[in-house]
Amino acid sequence: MRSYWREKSMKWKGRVAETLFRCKKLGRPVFLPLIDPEKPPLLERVQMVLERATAILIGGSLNVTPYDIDELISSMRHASIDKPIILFPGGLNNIARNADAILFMSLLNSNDVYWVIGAQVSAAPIIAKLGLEALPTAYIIIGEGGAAGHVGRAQYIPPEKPELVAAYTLAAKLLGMRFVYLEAGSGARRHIPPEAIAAARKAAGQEIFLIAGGGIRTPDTAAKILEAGADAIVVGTLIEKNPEAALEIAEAINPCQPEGI
Ligand code: 1GP
Repeated sequence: MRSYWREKSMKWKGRVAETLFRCKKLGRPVFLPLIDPEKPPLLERVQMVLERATAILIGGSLNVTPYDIDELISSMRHASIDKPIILFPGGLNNIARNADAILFMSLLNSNDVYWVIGAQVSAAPIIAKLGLEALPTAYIIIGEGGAAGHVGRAQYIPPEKPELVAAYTLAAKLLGMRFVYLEAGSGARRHIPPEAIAAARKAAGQEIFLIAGGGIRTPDTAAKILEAGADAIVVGTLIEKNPEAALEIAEAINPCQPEGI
């Protein structure tokens, strides 16, 4: 017999892409707070930020097991944080059954075939077995890309070359991917330049759901990124370091809610 909490956590299963695209269609910004399961924050410190989320991303690369992630998700459900939970995997160790969906990512500008298709081949049967909704995502690291750039062996894309970002985004679209995540790297000094986002949007048209993350620390930056054409912003480090500042961003952008608007 399923427990109450298990039932509750089933609510978003199979409906996550639909929820995000509905926000896009309404022209409402999507806010995706990112929680690293290696150092989960005290939920009461971040609860107000998470309550404003459209959906919550969970992921990290080091020192994480699926059990840590499942436990974190259960504690969120117990704290009545009732949002779709999307895995943002730093590796195979991030595939956990209590999530609703997973960014099924290919790091398009990696020099290592493992991050382009190898990890995905290993992950696919597990994702199918757990019944996670896969969100087909092109992950594109721009600039240094922090730890993700290093681990993913990203071929450097200069931030001041929007035409390269546009070409990668168009390739993702032609390959049939529905999501494109432009990543500056966790804690990046420079966020993705609005020019690069605008170029990606122009290349992709409105069929692609465009996510931008890395180094977003102020409402002003968030607004510029959304105005340039991103559908969603990801905020991670700031939630850990200064949840009040993250809340200011959420309040300023007035994010789309998964139920209703
Ligand atoms: C990192 O894009 C995310 O993968 C979020 O970046 O930690 O800088 O907010 P920050």
